[in-house]
Amino acid sequence: MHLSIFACLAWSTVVITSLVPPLGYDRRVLRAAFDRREFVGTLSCLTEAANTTTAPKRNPWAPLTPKENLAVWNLLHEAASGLNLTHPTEAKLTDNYVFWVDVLPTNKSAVLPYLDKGAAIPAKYARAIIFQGGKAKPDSQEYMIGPLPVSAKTTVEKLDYIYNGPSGGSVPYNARYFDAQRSDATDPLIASIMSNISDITQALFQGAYFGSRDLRTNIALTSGTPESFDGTGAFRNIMFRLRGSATYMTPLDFYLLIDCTGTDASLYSLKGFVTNEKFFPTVSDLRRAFKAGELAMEFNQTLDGDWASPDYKLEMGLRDLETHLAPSTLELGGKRYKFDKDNQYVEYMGWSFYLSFSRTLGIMFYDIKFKGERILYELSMQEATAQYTGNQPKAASTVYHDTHYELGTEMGTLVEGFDCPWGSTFWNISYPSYNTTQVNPNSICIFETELNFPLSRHRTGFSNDYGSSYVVKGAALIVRAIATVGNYDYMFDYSFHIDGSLEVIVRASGYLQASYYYPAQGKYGPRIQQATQGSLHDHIITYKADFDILGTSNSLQVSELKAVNQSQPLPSWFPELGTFEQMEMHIHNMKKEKQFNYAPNNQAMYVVVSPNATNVWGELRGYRIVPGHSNIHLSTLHSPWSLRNSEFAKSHLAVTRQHDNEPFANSVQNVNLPLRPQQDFSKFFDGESVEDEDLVVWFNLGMHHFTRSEDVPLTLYTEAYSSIVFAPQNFFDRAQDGDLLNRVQVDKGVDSMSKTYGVQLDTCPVVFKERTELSGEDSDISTGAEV
Ligand SMILES: *[C@@H]1O[C@H](CO)[C@@H](O)[C@H](O)[C@H]1NC(C)=O
Ligand SMILES: *[C@@H]1O[C@H](CO)[C@@H](O)[C@H](O)[C@H]1NC(C)=O
Ligand SMILES: *[C@@H]1O[C@H](CO)[C@@H](O)[C@H](O)[C@H]1NC(C)=O
Ligand SMILES: *[C@@H]1O[C@H](CO)[C@@H](O)[C@H](O)[C@H]1NC(C)=O
Ligand SMILES: *[C@@H]1O[C@H](CO)[C@@H](O)[C@H](O)[C@H]1NC(C)=O
Ligand SMILES: *[C@@H]1O[C@H](CO)[C@@H](O)[C@H](O)[C@H]1NC(C)=O
Ligand SMILES: *[C@@H]1O[C@H](CO)[C@@H](O)[C@H](O)[C@H]1NC(C)=O
Ligand SMILES: *[C@@H]1O[C@H](CO)[C@@H](O)[C@H](O)[C@H]1NC(C)=O
Ligand SMILES: *[C@@H]1O[C@H](CO)[C@@H](O)[C@H](O)[C@H]1NC(C)=O
Ligand SMILES: [Cu+2]
Repeated sequence: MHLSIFACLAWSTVVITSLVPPLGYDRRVLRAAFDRREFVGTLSCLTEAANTTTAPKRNPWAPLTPKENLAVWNLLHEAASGLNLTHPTEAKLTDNYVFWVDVLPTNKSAVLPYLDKGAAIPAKYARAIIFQGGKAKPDSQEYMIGPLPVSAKTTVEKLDYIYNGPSGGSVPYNARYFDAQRSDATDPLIASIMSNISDITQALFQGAYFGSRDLRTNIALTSGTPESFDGTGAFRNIMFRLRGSATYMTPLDFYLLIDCTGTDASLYSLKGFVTNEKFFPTVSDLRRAFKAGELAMEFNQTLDGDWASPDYKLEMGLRDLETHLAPSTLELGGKRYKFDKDNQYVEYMGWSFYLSFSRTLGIMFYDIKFKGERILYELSMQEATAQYTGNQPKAASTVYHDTHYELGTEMGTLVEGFDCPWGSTFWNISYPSYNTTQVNPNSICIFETELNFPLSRHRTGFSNDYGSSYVVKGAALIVRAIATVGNYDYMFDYSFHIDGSLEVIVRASGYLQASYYYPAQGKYGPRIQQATQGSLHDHIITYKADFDILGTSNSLQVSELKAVNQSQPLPSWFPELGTFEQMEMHIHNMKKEKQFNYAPNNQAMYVVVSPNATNVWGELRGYRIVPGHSNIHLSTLHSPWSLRNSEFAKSHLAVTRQHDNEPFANSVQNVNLPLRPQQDFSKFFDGESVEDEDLVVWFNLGMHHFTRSEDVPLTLYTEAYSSIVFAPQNFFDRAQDGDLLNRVQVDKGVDSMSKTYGVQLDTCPVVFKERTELSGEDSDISTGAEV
């Protein structure tokens, strides 16, 4: 038994040692060896597919099918729609064209009767954002299209009800997404300005910009959001960088601010330049300073960006034993979860849930149940905000909302064995792209992992040599996706623990959006290269947790710990002390909708309870919101760049009444409307009671990104992460581990023995062979073994 497991675990070590020559790494040799690697037969503990099951109900949150999308696309583009659409690839600013199409969230009021009362599946609707540059007053208008499939009953109507801003689903042209059309429209002005000063930029940093398609151009430009405050005007705060794959890390001390209001590009204009921390409103002001010798780069940006390339760095040397494969998570006992791929439905150790996907929000979870009882109706990421700061105009003005960039569509292919364990289940994601459906293969992974610590354990007895140790193995099912939105790679984990707790984790890796280094200003981050500063910023990731603890009627119970001076009943137990300080718990329900923060020193517990459901001990059954790592909110609450369109990022937690017209914390084009938001999250808090009601808890994870030289080349997931746990709180009558067979009881004493429950390490059948010319050795491994 031990031999077989050893063989099962040893194969990779064998492969690696035979692949890697002890000295003189040559990446091509390594690559070729990897390519020749071939396993004959299957290592079933790695590749055995999970068994299938059938979802109890057809998924009512499913994304659009390719057929549905095609029919919606064609309907919108028919002359009869009256939308007067041009195909996006041919569209100009003054045309009407589709930005994107996605599924409209299904109303909860329609889904619950379907899930719980046998009603028909709710009608499916699509939503489409259409840029209407061809209108007298150009805007972006969102539409809802349904019911689907497209039939005579299908209508195209304005989609206003999910927004609480002044004009519903309409976004002023100046605030709409800055797509290729808008970007192209600004390029002639930028090229004209920059080519007039190419002698200056050449002298300052050996770079010049003559237009995005001009071959003489050797620098890149970037501008962040917001590009408008309220939709009445539009601007770009442009920063220049060196080109190349590490462009994020090689910024230049040169900024160009332009006005680009409206659809007539001939009216766009220069607002000014910033360099050497000074503002120059015109070309001649800049030139005067240049001629006077007042402009110079204090530090030269590295022309060779290899230091920022994320590849293997031979010059860093080799660590002892690092030629061996690192430990790996393997589902040795076979897969312990089942799924219904068509319905995106998963069952695991008492858990069951459905997945959905949105092109903006990415993966979403619905109808999360444990042991048959609903815990959450919905759990979904709502927004990934990043706000920068700096003594240069780009960083000082940048706030990103990554759903604006369709974060979901940036969830890309995962690398087996590295992003997710070998043998994980991989699912595709897909989303509409014009009249077709784009597939990102293997972009969701599902795997069960050991926790690397036991779920529970205790040693009884009076010495280590006598008594018993009771240990239960820890395990969890993780659903993971990684969205690469420009420079950052956000990893989203949803971890379903076997005790009924659920952990949500987000991590950030990828490139910093670095700043040029200004030595006088340690205030905005450290120097991380000769001319590069790690630009300080906040990441706030907002989530929606629509709890339904045993039904929709819930309350948010707050248990505050208070230190109080107490006296004991007379006669006093401790007469010498008199009254003395103890803590006690003050319990109340949150009365009204509210945005709030965790109590100082975490001296309050928040539990979503079912107000009339008690466990066998008479305690209210609930789930606790347990703060985890780095639970933060946005540092600035009054910045003009995020004034009223980022309210969801400004508290740790919030609780609202569930409403079908409040499905999202944010809108995907809100980022350009800080002063006149399309969706103002703070308006959700209009005094409604949250006692004995259908509650939604909104929570923020995130990081204050205190940048460091170890963010070079890429930010590390070990440090840049944030988490939260939802854990049963008197939901059950006892801990949910008594029914687990993955446990051991080790009795020590005269007759030492171990009690197991039929689940052991030797359940991994090992059948594999390795091509001998690769290993070059005829070890027992190559003959394989089977148990
Ligand atoms: C349709 O849009 C085009 C621009 O794409 C515009 O020139 C034309 O006037 C529009 N037609 C109507 C009827 O609005
Ligand atoms: C660039 O220089 C040309 C010729 O001097 C001038 O006509 C033009 O207005 C300048 N453009 C800008 C944006 O300053
Ligand atoms: C930057 O480069 C210029 C031109 O190559 C050179 O003259 C200057 O000394 C350099 N500055 C620094 C601080 O290295
Ligand atoms: C999958 O189902 C088959 C047939 O019912 C069963 O023999 C096998 O043990 C199951 N495997 C797992 C991992 O549950
Ligand atoms: C993922 O998409 C690819 C095509 O891109 C297809 O071949 C494959 O079967 C899909 N995988 C799953 C699990 O649906
Ligand atoms: C999709 O649109 C393109 C033109 O943009 C057309 O050539 C193609 O046939 C369309 N595909 C379908 C399935 O209708
Ligand atoms: C308890 O009493 C002591 C002594 O009077 C006082 O210093 C302390 O602040 C009191 N604690 C609380 C929680 O009121
Ligand atoms: C809970 O009990 C209260 C008081 O008896 C009642 O008003 C309320 O409707 C009950 N709620 C539920 C969800 O049953
Ligand atoms: C969903 O509910 C909202 C608010 O009640 C309503 O306006 C809207 O029409 C509903 N959507 C669908 C698709 O029925
Ligand atoms: Cu960061």
